[in-house]
Amino acid sequence: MSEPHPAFSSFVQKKIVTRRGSEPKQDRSTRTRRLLLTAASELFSEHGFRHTSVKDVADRVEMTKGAVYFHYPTKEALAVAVVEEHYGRWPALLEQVVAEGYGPLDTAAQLLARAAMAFRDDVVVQAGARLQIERPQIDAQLPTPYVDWTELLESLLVAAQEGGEVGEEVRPAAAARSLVAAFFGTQHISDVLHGRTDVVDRWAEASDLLFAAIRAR
Ligand code: LUB
Repeated sequence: MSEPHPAFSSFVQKKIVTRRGSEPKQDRSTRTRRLLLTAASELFSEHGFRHTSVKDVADRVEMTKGAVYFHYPTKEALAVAVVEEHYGRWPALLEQVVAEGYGPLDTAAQLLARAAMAFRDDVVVQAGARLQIERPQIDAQLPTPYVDWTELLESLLVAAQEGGEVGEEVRPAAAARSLVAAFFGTQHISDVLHGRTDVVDRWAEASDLLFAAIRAR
């Protein structure tokens, strides 16, 4: 397996360490929190932040509101936790793709292709995306959207360009921003028109075009 580029591996370490470092020990309260996050994700994804109440979440898991408040003191805290869990999906995906030994350019393409599957299948990813759209309604400090993906993709494209995989005329930062914008738009349009049922195919169309323009000829 080819070793990841140093710039890239530090990112992987940072993200993986962050993920593992913040990993709570598996116990009853952790299992309850995961149950609550899934229920909240289902409701936020379907009804949005404003039309979801803590009571709705409590009812869905057959707990009292008080029990929910013990873990998440406000609805905003639930929303923050869901959005953080959304972003928490990506370091594991990165680790998985890196373990398969792709070069940096194919790593970028594989990451986004598998992220499209997560947007299709994973209610936490779907809920996080909706909550980020609804940021103005949520009185809490949500993670800044898009920046981590842009940073990761730029570092991969820099490594790929150093390895001759990306055209010299390509500016990695600009290409990374274009990939993120295209992915965001693709998953959003697929969601609005088709409930993301076709997001994988729609992303494959955009990805083919963009990576053909980025890849060295
Ligand atoms: C990604 C969304 C939806 C960016 O990173 C993010 O914040 C994203 C939610 O805000 O798409 C494209 C990879």
